Amino acid sequence: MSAKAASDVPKEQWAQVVEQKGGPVVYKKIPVAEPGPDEVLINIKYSGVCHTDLHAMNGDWPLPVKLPLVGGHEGAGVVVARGSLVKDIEIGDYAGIKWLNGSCMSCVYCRQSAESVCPSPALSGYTVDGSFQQYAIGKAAHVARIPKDCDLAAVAPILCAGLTVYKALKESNAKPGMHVAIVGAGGGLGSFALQYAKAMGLHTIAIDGGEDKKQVCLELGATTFVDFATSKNIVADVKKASGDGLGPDAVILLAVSEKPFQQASEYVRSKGTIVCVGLPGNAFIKAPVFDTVVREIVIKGSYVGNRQDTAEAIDFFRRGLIKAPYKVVPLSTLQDVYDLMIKGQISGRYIVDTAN
Ligand code: 8ID
Ligand code: ZN
Ligand code: ZN
Repeated sequence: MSAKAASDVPKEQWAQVVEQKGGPVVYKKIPVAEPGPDEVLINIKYSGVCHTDLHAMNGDWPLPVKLPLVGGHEGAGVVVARGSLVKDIEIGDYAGIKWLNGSCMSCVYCRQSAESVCPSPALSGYTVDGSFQQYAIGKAAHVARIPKDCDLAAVAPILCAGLTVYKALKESNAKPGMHVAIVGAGGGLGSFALQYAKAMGLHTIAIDGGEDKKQVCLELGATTFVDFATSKNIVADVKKASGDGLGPDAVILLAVSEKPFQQASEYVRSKGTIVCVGLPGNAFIKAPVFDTVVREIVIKGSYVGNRQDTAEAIDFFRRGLIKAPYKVVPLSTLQDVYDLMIKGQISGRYIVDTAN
């Protein structure tokens, strides 16, 4: 079968480009790429802005980043072209660019559907260009399949924030009725974590700072809120919020600061699980060996999710169970979103509209 394309794909498009480490992003016209044999070209309509995009621009992590770079990995849109090997996606279908743009599909991890730990992945908005442009390329095997009845703006943040926290909650082994502490609960990933946890029948202890975040967290269904900025004793406050006072059964660490990664072992319940998800630069996890052993604490990492997790996370959304706050702004204002993110002033997710 030969390649297929819609008749109206332009040669040039608007994009936000990181030209040097530290930014700022530059709004400019760049060429539209052509999909390879196993790829699709998606006309991105909306793309969520994840804190990872800011880490990528600032070079926060010990992983080389492509330059110049088009960031973005929560891109939802319409398929406009496909390569000759692609048979299971049609022109006009809804699809999404997620963090894992592609993986080798043949290593031991890919064979077991643990593709997020594939040693040779393609990462959207990091090692390959992502979704802060009007037309983005994705490997057909990995692009998210989005049902036609989904709102493309609202579904965009599910492609990273929703997927990541849904997977992390599964990794936490928390069962319905248990208590989960969500650290960084008022941010992008956090607000989705509160919604997924609620849908999964869990009590949530939301931890973040400030009145705005408190209000958002309680509206999203948090059982209690603990303010890390004003609490005199976070460990005592979190334990108290866990019902019987023994501490939460699980802790999902989403904050972009090191401190909570050092504190979680103090308040997690014995036999509880700490799931590390947030990626503050140059940070370390700390836990006393004695307590970890005699209280049988589990500490683990969780990194996005596989294709099945993606389908399940989208299905929760499609059923109307996930309604986290978001604000749509023009793609041309992406740098303003980063400036707010740096100040910690974003509750929920900002989404850029690529039409302007
Ligand atoms: O697969 C993964 N592991 C994955 C996927 C996607 C994103 C990891 N991430 C990482 C990002 O790279 C980033 O490091 O998760 C982190 C959170 O991303 P985000 O939710 O997009 O960031 P945000 O919207 O800025 O939210 C961060 C929240 O943390 C709070 C802030 O107030 C904000 O609401 N926070 C901070 I900073 N310090 C805190 C503290 N000590 C805190 N909340 C509680 N206690
Ligand atoms: Zn992300
Ligand atoms: Zn692989």
